[in-house]
Amino acid sequence: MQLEAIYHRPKGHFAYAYDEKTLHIQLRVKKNDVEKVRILYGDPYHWNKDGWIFSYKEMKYSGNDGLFDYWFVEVSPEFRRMRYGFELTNENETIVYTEKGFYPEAPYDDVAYYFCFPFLHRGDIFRAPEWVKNTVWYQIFPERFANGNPAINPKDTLPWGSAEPLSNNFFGGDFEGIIQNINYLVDLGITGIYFTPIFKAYSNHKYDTIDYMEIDPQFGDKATFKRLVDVCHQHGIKVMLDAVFNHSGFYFAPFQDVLKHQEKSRYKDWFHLREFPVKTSPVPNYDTFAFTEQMPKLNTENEEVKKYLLDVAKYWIEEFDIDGWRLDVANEVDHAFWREFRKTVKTVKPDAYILGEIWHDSMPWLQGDQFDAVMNYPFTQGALDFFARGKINAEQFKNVISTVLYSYPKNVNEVAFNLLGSHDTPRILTIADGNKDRIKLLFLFQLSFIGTPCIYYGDEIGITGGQDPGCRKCMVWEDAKQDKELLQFVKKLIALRKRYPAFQNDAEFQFAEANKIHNYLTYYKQSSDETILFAINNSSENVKFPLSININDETVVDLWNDEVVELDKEVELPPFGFAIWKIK
Ligand code: ARE
Repeated sequence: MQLEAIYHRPKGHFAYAYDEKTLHIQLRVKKNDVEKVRILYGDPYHWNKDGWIFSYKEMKYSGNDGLFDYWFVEVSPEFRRMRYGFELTNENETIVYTEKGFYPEAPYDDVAYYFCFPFLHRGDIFRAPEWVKNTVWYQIFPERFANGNPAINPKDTLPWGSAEPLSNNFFGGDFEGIIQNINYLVDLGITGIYFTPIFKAYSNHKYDTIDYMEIDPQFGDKATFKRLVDVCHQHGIKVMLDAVFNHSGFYFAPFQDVLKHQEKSRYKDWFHLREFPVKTSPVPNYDTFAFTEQMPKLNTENEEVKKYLLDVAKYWIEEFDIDGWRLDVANEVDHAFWREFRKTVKTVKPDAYILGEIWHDSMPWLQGDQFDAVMNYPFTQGALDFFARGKINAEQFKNVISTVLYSYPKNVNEVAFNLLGSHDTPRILTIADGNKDRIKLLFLFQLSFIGTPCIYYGDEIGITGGQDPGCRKCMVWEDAKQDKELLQFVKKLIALRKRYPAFQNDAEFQFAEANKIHNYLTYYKQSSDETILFAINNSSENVKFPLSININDETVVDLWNDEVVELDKEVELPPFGFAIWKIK
């Protein structure tokens, strides 16, 4: 056995409390190296004259990420505490793996050898709001969704869609425009909107806040915003706002005060100033977002800043009943701040959703004390590389996605924010070089996967565009210019997702096959009483492959075409074709 590859560490994604009774335990071993694994576990205080008393339970093989196999088991220790180890067997040997190393037999003279899950505390369980699990998000960049009230257009507003989006042009999108088009969103089937920033700011993207307590006048006033939230709620749509707390905008009053009064400013500790006089060029001598002098970094360790920002977080929930916060540049703000943020937000609205913007591995923020989810860009990248770019093969795709899944607890994966694109990335249709078949498969995978999908406004009707600012074109409203076929396709997927529990999140996800030569893929979604099998051909060739599953005598329903079918042992899919079979 390859001992160096065997890995486990408690209190993280390898051992965590899934609910009040259940611990989830995961073990990593070298791929194809181990045939059977049993967990051996017991209560640390349970002894008799012969030594420590423990029992065995078989672990289940849950898949691999290309390099490693993962084994999984659920355990419910009677007194909510546990010491445990693993017994691994292959054709050559059986060994026992503990916190202190490897043994030929399970030691029972002392529990100190073993891994320790000290106590399952209710308060330590990662819990995202229940409603999030089955939400279908839609992201709106308010300047570009719809202009419903030209009277409040900002200066030099261009006619809707008349020019390419630039970093400094305006088309006058506003709240009234969103309210007027609410039926479009309801009809599409989405159940949550993530708005990029709406507070008073200088730029068209509003990430350079001037006043966190005011709505930007180009979008409307507070009364209109309240109306927007109410309209959304009446239609069963949750509202999430963008909190830009890592930095303020250049014209934020405290920063202007610093520029004016320098060392004497009462706000000098609100920022990370390196020296006086504070200057913006040739390079800023204060910390900023990236190297943008327009975005001075806030000192979130300062008590006044903390109070100010936490008041902001409370205000928009208490006064406007918003349902969630998306946190901009979340990983560059200190953890202590986010812990207080969570307490504050959950005190005023216990089921508010907290979504961090982090593009990388995010376990430190997802332990239950900070965020409910992060924007799942590792998922995005894998999905785009396989479906849109055709840059990796089906097996590599399976490995990327498995790596993401095995990096987090199950309750975290269930609410991951799975996006295909955003205001920060090129449009999916542009990445796929205009190949709509590829985009359809992307949507299919996203909308059938574990987690909560988010659609970037306009992707569903085939809007194109390159990197920011190209990806921020005006929404297209003329019927003739919308890709209706794509729209129907996405709508149908959302409807299926909502109709079948196994399609959405109340289900286990499992890859069945990922063929690296012909680039087809099969995977299951399994709920307590339903199993759906998905088959995708991500290639421009016809594929035929044997189905390695037992269907017994169950009736199989082709969910896409809504008909009962006979499944042959060999399946054939046309280029970029797919099938969705409910096999139980
Ligand atoms: C402008 C230009 C860009 C230029 C950027 C940086 O338009 O072309 O790259 O400046 O100098 C907002 C606006 C942007 C604007 C930016 C600065 O929306 O248009 O960009 O302000 O004025 C990293 C961060 C992540 C961040 C992205 C952009 O980790 O938090 O970069 N995203 C948020 C928002 C943005 C917003 C800001 C932050 C600032 O979503 O819209 O920008 O408030 C790898 C890295 C990641 C990196 C990612 C993308 O994965 O590891 O860390 O994300 O690439 O670059």
